[in-house]
Amino acid sequence: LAMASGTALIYDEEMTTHKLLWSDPVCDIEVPERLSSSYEQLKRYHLVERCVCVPVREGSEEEILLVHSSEHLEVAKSTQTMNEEQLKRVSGNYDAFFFHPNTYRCARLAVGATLQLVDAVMSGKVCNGMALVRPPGHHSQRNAANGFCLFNNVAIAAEYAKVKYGLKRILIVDWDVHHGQGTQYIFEEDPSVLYFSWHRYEHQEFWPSLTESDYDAVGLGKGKGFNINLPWNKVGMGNSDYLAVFFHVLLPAAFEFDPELVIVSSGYDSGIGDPEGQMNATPEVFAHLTHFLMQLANGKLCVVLEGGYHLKSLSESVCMTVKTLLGDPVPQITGEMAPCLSAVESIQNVRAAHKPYWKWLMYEDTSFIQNLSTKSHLLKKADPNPSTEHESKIMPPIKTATTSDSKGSAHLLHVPVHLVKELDKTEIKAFVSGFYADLVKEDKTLLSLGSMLAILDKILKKEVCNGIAESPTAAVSVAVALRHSVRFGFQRVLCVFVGDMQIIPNTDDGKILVIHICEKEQSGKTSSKHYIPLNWKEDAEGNDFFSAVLGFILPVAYSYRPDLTVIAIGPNRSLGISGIFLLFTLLQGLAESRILAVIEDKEINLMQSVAQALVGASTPNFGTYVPPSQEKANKIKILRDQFQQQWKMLQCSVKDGI
Ligand code: Q9C
Ligand code: ZN
Repeated sequence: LAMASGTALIYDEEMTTHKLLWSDPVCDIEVPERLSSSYEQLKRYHLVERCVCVPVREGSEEEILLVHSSEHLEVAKSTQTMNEEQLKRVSGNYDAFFFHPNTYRCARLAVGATLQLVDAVMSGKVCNGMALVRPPGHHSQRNAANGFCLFNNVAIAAEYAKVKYGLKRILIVDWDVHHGQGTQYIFEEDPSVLYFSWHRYEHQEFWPSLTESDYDAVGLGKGKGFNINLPWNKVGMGNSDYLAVFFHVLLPAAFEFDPELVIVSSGYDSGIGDPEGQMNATPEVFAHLTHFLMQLANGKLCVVLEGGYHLKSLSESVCMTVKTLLGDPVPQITGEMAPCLSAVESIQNVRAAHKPYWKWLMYEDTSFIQNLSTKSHLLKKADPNPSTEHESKIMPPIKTATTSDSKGSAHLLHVPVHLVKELDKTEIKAFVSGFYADLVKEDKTLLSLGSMLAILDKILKKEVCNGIAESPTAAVSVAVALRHSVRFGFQRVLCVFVGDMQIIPNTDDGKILVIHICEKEQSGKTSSKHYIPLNWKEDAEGNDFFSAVLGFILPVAYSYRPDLTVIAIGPNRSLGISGIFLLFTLLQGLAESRILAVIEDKEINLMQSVAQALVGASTPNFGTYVPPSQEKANKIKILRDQFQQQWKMLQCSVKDGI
């Protein structure tokens, strides 16, 4: 069975005809240029031509009625023939909405565009896609327009996917800066739709100022646990705050929920420069958020535009999202990586509120939590002069190099053997002499070093994005690779070692961070601040490594911000293939997706799996999600406590005096 590939893009100029006809300072930011400028920017980056362009259609009345009342539909329909004065009067019945004579038509196109996207993804025509629509949808309720939204595009899409494709689990991720209260109301009793929203809240000061937008609104009845609200109680939240929420709240819940389809309520008013959101997250962060969500539901991801009112920030962020959907390398995130105290408080509160409903939170100790919402120190201010002028970092599509043949993927770029031979034995000897001379006496070691260096050079010269080197002596290959990378000028190299590996001490301490995943405690390495032992033996039942990757490895890695990641698999690995796949997949968010894999094990399944992870195949190679045992949860907690001062993305509670 061939895997779905390709990215759908759905846009129709007609949706720019919906516009405000009178003066209204509340609504005047929702302009047609939001759509046209995003599309223009996609064209400028040559992204439109790389997508499968799917036409829009009108959503049918029946489809709209999946979510809305017939009264609401009739009111909307009746506005088509109204004059300006009548339109103004009807608009006044709602909180922040305006009607234009073509609004009803546009709203039906917005619904239809979203359903076309769901159909394209669910039929396997494409793997994922984005719909650029107006008016947006997530504030719209069964019987009311609200907050620039007439019909709830995403909610209708979720109901449609349930009915048409029989889906039992759909995840909606609402990264718009406003609470999609409309979507929450529609699904709050529904356990088949997990709704996640983060939103500017400021202790209920910010619109729509509802108590039910707070972290304690977890869903109702059978839907308890399937509504996750992360309120931002300060403005100025940035990349690290958003990523911390993904690591410590959304992603563990999402992997445990195991959705069959992911729909994003994709508002970019949570991006830097937006007048509504007042947040600081840069366009690159949306590439990371998208990359993470692409790992769920076998890659079936539908991104649907909601808000976003700073035209430059909006269009750059849309481009970052579409580029990532297309499989391009994920750009690096700049700036210090540490969540602010207010964000950590919110994370802690929502984890505590959801503890009864999720296995991944089962062993969390929340007994110490007092009333945190009264705390308000360590305020972060929104940047008054946000710089959104920087160009997007456009990178070539992912290419993978390997020296070994027949590793199961046609996407791999094979490094020709003559290239390996170009690196003469004497040359390699000279290169490693002085530091590893005694280790490279053997011929086969020299040959494998030659191939490894050929691949590493291609990565360093950006001819490929990542590569796999087979090595009979992984420890030696890695030591040489690290030395070479640091000499090349890399400031930070992240090394993840899996299995028993004699770690050869290097003199470039500080430029290398080692995370060593092995079954038994290794002796004598703990002195270095840049050596982290993670004693972990994967559960036999399934993949319980999620909790370690999301709760520890990724936060450390994002705190470190490497320019290269080296993952070495040695003998006696304590992780199964699914755990290793997870590691490779999620670490691709770092170092502009530059990864060197060094594999000692010749097992074909392992090689294939690593190759698939590196070319971005979203086959479900993770295995089934297994929540951590009490012992494993404690282990992660201890590691977190030990390292969170140094690696601040680990912070998810304020107990230990941050
Ligand atoms: N005093 C979306 O981003 N603001 N909608 C109302 C009333 C409305 C935002 C302020 C903001 C709506 C899709
Ligand atoms: Zn919004």
